[in-house]
Formats: sequence, C-alpha cells, structure tokens
Amino acid sequence: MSQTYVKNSSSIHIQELQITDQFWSRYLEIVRKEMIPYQWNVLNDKADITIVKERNDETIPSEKSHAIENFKIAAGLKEGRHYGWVFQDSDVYKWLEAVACSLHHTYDEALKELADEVIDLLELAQEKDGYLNTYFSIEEPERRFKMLAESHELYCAGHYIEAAVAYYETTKNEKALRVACLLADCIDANFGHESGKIKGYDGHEEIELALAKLHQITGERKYLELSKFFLYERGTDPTFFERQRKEDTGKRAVIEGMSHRPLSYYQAHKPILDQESAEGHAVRLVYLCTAMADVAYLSDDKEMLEACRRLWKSIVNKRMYITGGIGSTVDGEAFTSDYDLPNDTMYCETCASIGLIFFAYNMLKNEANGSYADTLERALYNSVISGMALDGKHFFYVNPLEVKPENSETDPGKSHVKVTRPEWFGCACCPPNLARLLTSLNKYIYTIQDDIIYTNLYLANQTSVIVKDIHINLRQETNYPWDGDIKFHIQPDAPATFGLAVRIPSWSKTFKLILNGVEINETSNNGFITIFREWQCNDELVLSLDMSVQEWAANPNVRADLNKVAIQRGPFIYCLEEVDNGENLHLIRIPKNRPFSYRFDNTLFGGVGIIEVNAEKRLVQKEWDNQLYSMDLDEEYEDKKVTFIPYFCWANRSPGEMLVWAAKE
Ligand code: FUB
Ligand code: ZN
Repeated sequence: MSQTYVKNSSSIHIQELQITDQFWSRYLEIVRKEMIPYQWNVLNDKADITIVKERNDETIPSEKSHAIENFKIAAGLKEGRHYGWVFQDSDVYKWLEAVACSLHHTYDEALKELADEVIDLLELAQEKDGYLNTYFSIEEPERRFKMLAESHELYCAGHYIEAAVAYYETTKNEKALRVACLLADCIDANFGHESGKIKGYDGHEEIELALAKLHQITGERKYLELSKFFLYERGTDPTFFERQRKEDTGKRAVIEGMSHRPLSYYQAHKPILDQESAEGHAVRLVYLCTAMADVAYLSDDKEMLEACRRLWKSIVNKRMYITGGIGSTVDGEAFTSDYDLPNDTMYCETCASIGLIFFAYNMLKNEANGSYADTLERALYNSVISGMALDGKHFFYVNPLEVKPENSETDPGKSHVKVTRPEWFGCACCPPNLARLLTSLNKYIYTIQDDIIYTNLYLANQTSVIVKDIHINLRQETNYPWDGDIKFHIQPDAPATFGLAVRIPSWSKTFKLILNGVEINETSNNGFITIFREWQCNDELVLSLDMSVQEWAANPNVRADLNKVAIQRGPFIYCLEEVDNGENLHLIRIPKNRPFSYRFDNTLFGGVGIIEVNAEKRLVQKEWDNQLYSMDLDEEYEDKKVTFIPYFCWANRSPGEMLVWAAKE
C-alpha cells in the first residue's frame, strides 16, 4: 500500500494502491524473498559469490562489498579501513529504500527490525554536525567536501535521504528522518551563496532530487531551496572542480582516472537552462533531469520545465535505444552524439534506464504526455528488467542489444559486455537500484493533473481515490503485458465528477474503448484519452489495445540499424538467441510480408509469449572458406523458422549470441 505523490490540494487524491498483477507480483515476490535477503548477505560479506569487475580495469575494487563493515568502522564499533568504492554507502541506502518500499506491499516485522537496526547503525556513524559518509569519516576527514568532482559525498547523502523518506513513509520511523534532516542541514550549512559556504555541487547528481523529496515529506522550504541552489549553480563556474582539485592536499585521487573527464561528463559545462542535449555520464544526466523536473513541478518553474523538455527530446528522439537503454559508450558510461547507437559496444547501464523512469515520471507530474509514459514503459519492460535474472541473484550492469560471446572475451573494448549475469559487481550500483525501483512500481501507475487521473501503466491493481471528499474504489483488471484488454472498475460511494485518462501506447496501432458496454469514439490527445464525466457506482471501462506483432525500423541516421528491424509486441521488445536459432544470428533475414505467429509458452521462464516467423538465413558457401572479401555479390538464402523471445529474458539459458535488430529483406 502506498500514497501517490501529490503536490498540493488537488481535489483528487490517490490514497492507497495495491498491485495484484501476475507479472509484477512475481517480481515483487522475487525482490522480497530473494533479492533483499541476498543483497543483505552480500552487503555483509556473507554470500558465497564471485564478485566481478564491471569492465577490465585494474583499479576497480571487487574483492568484497564491505559496505556494512564500513558503517561499523565509521560508527566506532569495529577497527579497520574503508573498502570499496568511495560511494559504497549508497548500496546500503538503496537496499534500505527497497526494504521500505517492499514493506508497503508486504509487511514483514523481522525485515523492519533489521532495517531499524541499520538505521541505528547509520545514526552511530553520523558525525555530530550531521555529516554522514564512511569513506571520508574513516579515511580522509580533512578532505571532506574538498574534491566534489569525485567524492560522491552528496550523491551518497542523496541516496540516504531518499531511503529515509521512503522508510518514514512506510514505517513512520522518526529516527530515519531525523538522520536525513541532520544530514541535509549539514549540507545546507556548508553549501550556498552566503560567504564562507561552498558555491559548488557534487560531481554526481542525486542530492538535488533527494532534497526535493525531503521538502515534500517535511514541508521544509529550505530543502527545496537547497535543491534549487545546486541545480542553478551547476555549470555556472567552469573552474569550480578545477579549483578544488588544485587546492586539494590529498596524496591520491579520490577515484583514479577521473581527472581527465570533461565538464560535460558531469553536466557542468553550461548552466542547466542552456543545456540543449543529453551529454556526459548517462546516470548523472537522468538524475539531474529527474531533479529538474521535480523542482519545476514543485515551484512552477517554467524555464526549468522547458529545459527538461529539451533534454527529454534529445534523449528519446536521438540518443535512446529501442529497449529504453541509454549511454552509447563505455568510456564515461556516457552519451555520445545523435543517432550514435551501436548495439554491441553500448553501455545501457541498468541504473541509467531506471533514472530515465524517474525522469519520465517527474515529467508526467508536470504534464500528461504519452511520450513520457511510453518511455517509462519501454525502459521498464526492457532495459530495466533485463538487468536481473529471474532468480533475483544475478544482474547485468550493461544491457547490450547484440552479443557474440567470443567478442566479449577477446575484445578489451567489449569487456563490459557480459554474456551472462554475474552474481555481483565491484561497483554494485545496479542491483539495489533494481530492488528499489521494482518495489516502488506502485508510484508510477497513475499521476494526477487537476481533476484528471492519468493512467500511465497498465497492470492489475486496486486503489482508492478521494474526489471532492467522495471515496472511490478504482481497479484495473488485466493480463497485461501479454493481453491488451484492460478493464477499469470505478466504484464511487456516490456519483463523482472527474476525468479518467487512459494512455494509448505508441505501439498500439488501433484500440477500442467500451464504457458500460457501449463503444465510445474518442481520439487521443498527447497519447491519452480522457473520459470526463460523472462516474456512477459500478461503472466499467474496457480498453483494448492492439497486441499484434510489430516491426520497427530505426531512423536511417542510426547507422547500426539500417535495413534492420526490431520486433515488438505490447510493451516488449523481442530478441533472437542462439539457443533457439543457432549461431550467426546476423545471417538471419526477415523477409517482407511474412506473418508472425505469437504463442504463450508456459514452460519458458515461468511463462512468456514467444514469436515465430518463417525467416531466411544467408548461406555461407564453401567459396568463403579462407576468403575475406569477394567481388561476387550474389547471396543465397535458405528458409529458416526463427523464434524471438522477450528481450528481458535473454541470457537465462545457455550463454550464446543474442540480437535485437535483425536484418530485413
Ligand atoms: O558513480 C556512482 C554510480 O556508479 C553511477 O551512477 C554508475 O554509473 C556507476 O558508475
Ligand atoms: Zn548502475
């Protein structure tokens, strides 16, 4: 059960929401029963696992997590040194947020007690002035806030604040919130325009979005102002990081190999209102945009909103993979240039797609636009959940659209492109991020604008809505994402007037809407159809979406995808795997006008829809043996029936090739 985020006194409030959906309940159970306990063991170094470097790089720590141990040392309960990334604390905070959100769905006293103990530990590790960061408290207290380009101090603080807000929402644990406010007050005391304060910001955005949340829960204006300070300060002084580096007295870098990064890596190359395109580290960019969109919403900042729209368009119109993955290069885990979307060297970090969901959702709070909800759904059903195996104990950091195992093994430029999901990473940002995203899914289903409830996501759920003091039960009944029929049950205690808006996804070529048995003809506006009326007890609205299999082409400027198609059904992008189709997937070609057949396979991955088509495979004749090039341009093909599976399920069987974009005749 949870509350939906509402800015002010709209006459509509969503009170509570319970997910009853088959597809997503399974994930919620995986997180609760497997991921949360497993991750707790990992954070305590008690899991018997192999921790993998996210890419070949000697400087990456990968022996153990040590995250809880770091807190025990900082709290004075143990002796020892800090181990792990400088931002290792954030793994614990994301885990804590996942626990908070999971308790919303299923209350678990033992889990709550464990989380309470973690908060006690964090309180002990917190310094008297509110500062909280195990690396700097243990190793380099004199360097506090002095190397912000690399230090991640405010990034970690932001993750704690987010966790505390979520935990307070669920449990009303005052201590969690008190620690968060003390931490935010410490930051407030150290940063700002006033003389003696630091006029700067963290190299990794996160604090900005967290302060906006803290403002929401506490009602304290100063946290919103501090968030705005960080946002508007960013990029105004191109010498800030450089000056800090020059003045730094530390003997070694806080993070090796970061000093050469351009300011655009941190989105600090220009003031945020002047940034026209999505640049730099992808997670940083979407966390920045998430904060900008929330602050724009909370303070009716039109210029900020316009800047968000520009960055949104840059991402989704020119720099995003069809799976909702973002970040085209491993170098800086970053965006590159428009239409540069290589499928086999890309980054597409799981966290980046999660951040894209945060950004999309905060944009939806500002304005109902199908592009935000479509993208939210695209990322969720594809690049996000592909980040985990269905056992909840194996994860992808990067989510490729094409792999050939041999290339990942032999090409150092592809060392980040794993062909199976490792148990954990030296940099473990993604696994707990997945846990908190999945458990907070309830927040993304609806948004409210004036007197209209917008449905962003289709999944079986029931919620309770208050419209002008009238209580209404609102229920979605559906077998989405496999079926396109969604039945809304609207049950007010007394007739109530409001709008219910349903999203028409861009992939649904046609649709049908039936209200109480009568078809209604409405056209969609910005991706939504709004039915504004006086709703009566037991009203029923049925939306039927077009679930036929679709072939998608990419903009011709995307060189990697020219003359190729991606297959989609409903929200899922599909892919070919070697285990179903044999090796050399690049030789498969989808002929024109071939019908695709869809069937639900109960035996695969606990039940998924698969797509088959009579395709062709290019023959590689004997003449090609020992010959790399030829002037003979003739091509021969043989018939080949191929099977596509939803992209999110790839790499759950034997390791092998995978391909999203298939050649098209
Ligand atoms: O820097 C903190 C996190 O680690 C980033 O968000 C991820 O991309 C990973 O680099
Ligand atoms: Zn990550």
